[in-house]
Amino acid sequence: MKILLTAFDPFGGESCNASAEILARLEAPAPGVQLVKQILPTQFVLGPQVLEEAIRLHRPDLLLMLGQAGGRPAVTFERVAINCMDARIPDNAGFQPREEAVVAGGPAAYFHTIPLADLVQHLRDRRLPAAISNTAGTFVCNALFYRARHYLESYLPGCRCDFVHIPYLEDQERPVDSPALSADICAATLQRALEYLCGSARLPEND
Ligand code: PCA
Repeated sequence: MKILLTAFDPFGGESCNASAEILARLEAPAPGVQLVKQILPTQFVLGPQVLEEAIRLHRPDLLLMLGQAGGRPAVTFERVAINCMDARIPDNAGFQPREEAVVAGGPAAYFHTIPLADLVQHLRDRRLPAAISNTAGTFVCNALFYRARHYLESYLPGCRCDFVHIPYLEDQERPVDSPALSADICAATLQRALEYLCGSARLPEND
């Protein structure tokens, strides 16, 4: 089994991106599982292009894309990607689309293709700070998620896929009133999610 994990570089003038910090900490969840990591540029055009190239190269069974969502209090697993780009700030290439389609003529939205509710319940049962999110926003993360699903639909339909937003990390510069989680807790949440999605989560009696 092969997992492709992506994260983004810093954006919006920040010096770090929580998603890249967490990506660096994740390990293959079981023997025989190959983990491929890829940092993507926070750009509407180049980000998805680099991702599609990585999908073609690695042909993963599972694709989890990570991004930072400063202000959220938990690790959020996204339910849906919408066909809309509406940027509050320019991306790292200076592109700031307003009310534009991610894919002209594409469907209004794509859902995740993982056992989302069961996964989040599994994590919460273990006191890990996970939640379902019903919006990935309208910036680069949503566009990447949409483009990934659109591409996988025709190119690699068996590949399961979701987008995960990571909150600010405690040791990260952030607005004074923003919630944050420790990197250890975030990484543990993602690591357990990988185990669950690979069917390798330990049984409760082994916990
Ligand atoms: N978060 C942004 C883009 C890159 C990132 O890490 C977003 O939520 O769209």
